[in-house]
Amino acid sequence: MKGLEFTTGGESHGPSLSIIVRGIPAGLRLDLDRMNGEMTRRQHGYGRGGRMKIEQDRIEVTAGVRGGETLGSPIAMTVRNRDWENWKAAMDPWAVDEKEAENRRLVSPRPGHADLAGGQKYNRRDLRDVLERASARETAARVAAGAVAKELLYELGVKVSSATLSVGRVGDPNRPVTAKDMSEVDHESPLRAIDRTVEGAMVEEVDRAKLDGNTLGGVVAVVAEGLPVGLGSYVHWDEKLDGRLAQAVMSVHAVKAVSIGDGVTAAGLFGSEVHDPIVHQKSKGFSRPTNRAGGLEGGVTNGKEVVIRGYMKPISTLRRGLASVNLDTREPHRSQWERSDVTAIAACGVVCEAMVALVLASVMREKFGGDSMVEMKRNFEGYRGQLRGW
Ligand code: EPS
Repeated sequence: MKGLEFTTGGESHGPSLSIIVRGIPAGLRLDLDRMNGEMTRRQHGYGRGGRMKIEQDRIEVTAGVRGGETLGSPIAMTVRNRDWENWKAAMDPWAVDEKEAENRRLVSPRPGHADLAGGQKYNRRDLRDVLERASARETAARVAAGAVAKELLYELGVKVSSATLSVGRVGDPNRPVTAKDMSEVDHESPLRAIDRTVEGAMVEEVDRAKLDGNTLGGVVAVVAEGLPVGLGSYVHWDEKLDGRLAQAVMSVHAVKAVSIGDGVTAAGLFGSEVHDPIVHQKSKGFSRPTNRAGGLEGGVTNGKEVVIRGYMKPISTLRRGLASVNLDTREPHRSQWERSDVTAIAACGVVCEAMVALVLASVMREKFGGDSMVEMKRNFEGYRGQLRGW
């Protein structure tokens, strides 16, 4: 059984972002307000640049839904770029004004960005052709796709949430993380910090970086609760769920490392300090009092919360610039600055949540199949009944 598939299209300053999600069964009721709530959450966060004051991301569904219920056909969505109005002359799909295009050309590539390698690969001398698609604006499309995946997961009793563990040097990236911590995160707070006592210091860290013309990364955690035992597989390398989640989170812009559970700290400890003991109670069956494995053993869910961390590098567009080369003269030149964020760590958590939700919804579809929600839920319930026999 195929799971969920999605694809996105769209340039950062083009007319809109397009999203197609394939594999959602018929008969899932979608809550558009809740889905748009995800879009709003991604736009929040201290340290964002001026663009977020222009955009008001809203999902427009154009296919696959009737009367608020999915039809089993591909779900097509659009998110408009309001900034397009300011970029038409340079970004029009058919008629580009040469002077405007020249004004918007990126002459000195940014170290850490896709600019140079992307230009060489696709043979685009105007690096705007690269940066427009490489831009993290695309994460709005991922959150729209993830919002659909989350609707399916809600229906199956699964919840995915996230928080910021650290920004630059402030916060503790290795602190234990549970779903309860996530439920206490204030999504309106400046950085969606898991520990409110350090949020003020995080804000100051962002202010310092901004004054310095610099940028910051950080670490986010994503937690999924309500998953049954047995998603993923230990028998094929590409079906191991930890590997699939890592790929999904690593694909988020500026994420350079991913860990599952206490993966990073565990590498420096003894086995006796790391592995979660197994206990059995007549009333509850098998369980583990700790969750250092982050809910995954052998690439398979074990019934505990799945805990993933994403490590985001500092954004590669710095107001102070970085050592680079002018593509026209081949002389040393500071990398160009254009309006950007100091940090997007608060948004990164929401985007990682979306990617995790998409993978989890996909493995649920692979395991429980069904063309309709009724059929899928029946299969899911049958499996849960089987597990109760253990
Ligand atoms: C981004 C640069 C900025 C960010 C953008 C990602 O855009 P602009 O160049 O238009 O100011 O605001 O993020 C978004 C637009 C968004 O929706 O998150 C980049 O270069 O990656």
